Amino acid sequence: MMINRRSFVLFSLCATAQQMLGQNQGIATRDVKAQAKPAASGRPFDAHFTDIAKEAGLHAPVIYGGIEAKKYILEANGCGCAFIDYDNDGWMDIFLLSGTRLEGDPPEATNRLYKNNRDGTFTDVTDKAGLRAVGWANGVCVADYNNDGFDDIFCTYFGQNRLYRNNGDGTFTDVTKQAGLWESSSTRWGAGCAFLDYNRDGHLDLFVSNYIRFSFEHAPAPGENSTCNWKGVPVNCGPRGLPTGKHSLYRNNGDGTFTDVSKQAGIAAATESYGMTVVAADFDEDGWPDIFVACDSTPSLLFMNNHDGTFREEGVIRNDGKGNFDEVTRLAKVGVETRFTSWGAGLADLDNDGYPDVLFVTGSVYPEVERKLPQYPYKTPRVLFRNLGNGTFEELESQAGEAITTPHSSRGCAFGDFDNDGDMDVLIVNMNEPPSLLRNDMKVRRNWLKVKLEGVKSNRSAIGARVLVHYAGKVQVQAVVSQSSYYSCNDPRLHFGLGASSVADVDVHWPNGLHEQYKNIAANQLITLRESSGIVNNKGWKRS
Ligand SMILES: [Ca+2]
Ligand SMILES: [Ca+2]
Ligand SMILES: [Ca+2]
Ligand SMILES: [Ca+2]
Repeated sequence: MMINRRSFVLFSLCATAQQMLGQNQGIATRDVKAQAKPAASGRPFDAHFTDIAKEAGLHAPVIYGGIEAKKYILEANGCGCAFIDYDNDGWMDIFLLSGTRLEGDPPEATNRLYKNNRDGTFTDVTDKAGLRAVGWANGVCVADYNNDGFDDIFCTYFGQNRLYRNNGDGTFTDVTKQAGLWESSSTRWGAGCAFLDYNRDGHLDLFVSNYIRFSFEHAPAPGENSTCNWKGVPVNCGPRGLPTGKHSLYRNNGDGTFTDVSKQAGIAAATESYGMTVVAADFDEDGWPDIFVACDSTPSLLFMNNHDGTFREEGVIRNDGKGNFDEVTRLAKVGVETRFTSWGAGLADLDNDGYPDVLFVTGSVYPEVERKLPQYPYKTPRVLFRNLGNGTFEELESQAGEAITTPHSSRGCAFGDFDNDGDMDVLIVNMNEPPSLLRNDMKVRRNWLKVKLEGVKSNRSAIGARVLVHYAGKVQVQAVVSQSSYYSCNDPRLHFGLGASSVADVDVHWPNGLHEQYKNIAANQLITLRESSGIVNNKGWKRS
């Protein structure tokens, strides 16, 4: 396998911060020994985050299971969120998943779509868009599966997953049944999902990971056995001791329908894992997309594409603290923080200095524990590591803003630029609270470039494309993906901080193999590149 250590650490980080903590005991354990903290660099950090969710109109709580205690693991893991420009006006809208409660559905329990009003506020358009839905939702992935120019939404659930086709007029239609994605299994727990074009026919296929097979009848009660205790406190059981999920690959037939090809593609053979977030990208750079599944308590999975419609599983990324991964974590000085249970994560250049930083969100799965053990709170802060540009990272707390240090029990998070001002903002799911929207206010303006891709021969969303940006003797690489972080989907416009460079060269490797180069692109703008045509007008947002 050609994955080098560096790319390995990068995609693992993007998949889920849980990997970074080397947790081998499931999300319930935080016994990894922290690395000693180096002395502070004393360098100023020019990004500053303020949680503006309330002012922006994101009032509704994300309902997810019990508030004071969680009887089942079903209530504990929470859900993801997405930046999606559903109306193609050039401004990122927000899609938030939701769970419900064991005792019945509260009126607030629904997925929600918020339209960006382009003035720092959002309007809840859930009902108008036809997206009101109640259930235990988990993951979301966004892409234009039918190549009509409007991004569609797939959500995973405990129970039946859902595919929503964007009708292009502000409404969506639930097309799960007609698309052939209806699978009535009452114990299936859909977890991560990703669109990818694994057979390179220009039509996006769909991978879905499953977490555990769960049923209320068979689930043990808190405290019932050794997997249902945490430091002596009876808690919800699992995932250990519960039956593993199996994963699914659906081939897009190009006519709005999908066929389950899990068996013939070699996906169904991997049965011993608790699958979570899915990231599909070309990890060995052979031009064919591969699939990474971040798993909980079991080795993560890496399905490498054989170019003939099948995959071979090469993952066996053991979180045993002995592999390269942990070694790199420590070399990068990211191992100083092991206090929290970590969920959504991303590598994004938050201060536009040309070096991508790391931000992840945290939160315990056991709200009942802190009443007996106050040293293990349910709500914990966000964690931000700024990239010092020398291969090491430095943890920042209040220097990055109060929104970083304020504790929540968070799960999914998505990175994007909701106010189109050239810096990365962050959307975060908080359990049984309204979400957070972290607006980034830069103290010093530095250069940046955004790249949006429009496939023609390749799938319209250009999922699977790889973009290299060259500036000041350095290079950054990003891939277009439909899910990363924890069960979430980022702004599809790739964002590159350029530091002091006012120009950059851009290399695009399109999903179907075309390689295009653009020289001397001016900084501080979004460029939309259409496959084989070059730079075209941005939808909605003017070039600056
Ligand atoms: Ca929009
Ligand atoms: Ca579409
Ligand atoms: Ca395909
Ligand atoms: Ca911004």
